[in-house]
Amino acid sequence: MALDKKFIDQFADVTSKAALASYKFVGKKDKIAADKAAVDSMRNELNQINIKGKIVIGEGELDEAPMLYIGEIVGTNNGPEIDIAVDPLEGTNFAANNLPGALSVMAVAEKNNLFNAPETYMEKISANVNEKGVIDLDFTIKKNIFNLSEFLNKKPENITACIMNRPRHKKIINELNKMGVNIKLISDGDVSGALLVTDDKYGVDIFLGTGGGPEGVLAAAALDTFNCNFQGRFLFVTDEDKIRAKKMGIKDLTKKYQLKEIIKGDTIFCATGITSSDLVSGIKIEKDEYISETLITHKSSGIKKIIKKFKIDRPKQYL
Ligand code: VTB
Repeated sequence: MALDKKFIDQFADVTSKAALASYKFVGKKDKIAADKAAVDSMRNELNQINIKGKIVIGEGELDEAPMLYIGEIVGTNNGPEIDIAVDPLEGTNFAANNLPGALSVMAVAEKNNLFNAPETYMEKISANVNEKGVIDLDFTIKKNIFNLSEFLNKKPENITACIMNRPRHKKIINELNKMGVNIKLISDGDVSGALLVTDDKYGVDIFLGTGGGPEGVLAAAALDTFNCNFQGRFLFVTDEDKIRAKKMGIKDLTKKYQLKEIIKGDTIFCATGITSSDLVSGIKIEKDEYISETLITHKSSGIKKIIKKFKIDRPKQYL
């Protein structure tokens, strides 16, 4: 069964309002307040939608997150059963410091079709390639770049790889550098990093590196509609991580997940800009109007577009 198209606009409204709520804290150097505003708003709005919704990726477990915790039931309880992954404020640093790239993100699927990703790191790779064997987490960097270079008919020096700027990526970055690959280093925000492979206009051919597991699932939901490739492998470092993973039903802790194992069936993905980035513009104020831009994807109808919302009603508590 597909997710009804009517939900696209409703969910885009949820991320738009969360973005607007968080926008109030842009540049205020307060990551927690910026996040809380987005979380509050998202929860409020989700609870008004006619769904039996369950948060499968959220702000953490009940003891650490009073709202949008993993397992929380949202919606009016009158409608289809759906699983929801949220990142109300992706890029808390960006919002707190008024830097480009803060987003409010959400992905939904029918019940049991979104991978319940533990809050741990994930090794990721994505590219706009839907043929098997071109890119793979198990290949060396060299092999991935050579294969991609052949596939795209571009020399390695004309390939651009996006990766987060982290000490843990030193080896990968050196390897790319040696091959003459252009590197687009991002400081945070690997949901949008992974999505930069979806369109030539972003000038990114491959996304690599280790970031948050939940962010990997969110990106995979959109990448599926764009027919791009994505693979992820969780990294469980502490014993606590490993115990939690087992509890969540993950048997093989070193498994490499293909996109289709992370995302099944129909999905809707929405990412609204809080501050502007390559992907979407941030919240804009024109006269008395708040304007938002949201990237939306809907797998079953093939919709993938950026929509603008004008005159978003700002919930009173965020005025
Ligand atoms: C990423 C990125 C986030 O955390 O998942 C990253 O998407 C991973 O954690 O925007 P480290 O910062 O520990 O590398 C963020 O940068 C912040 O939540």
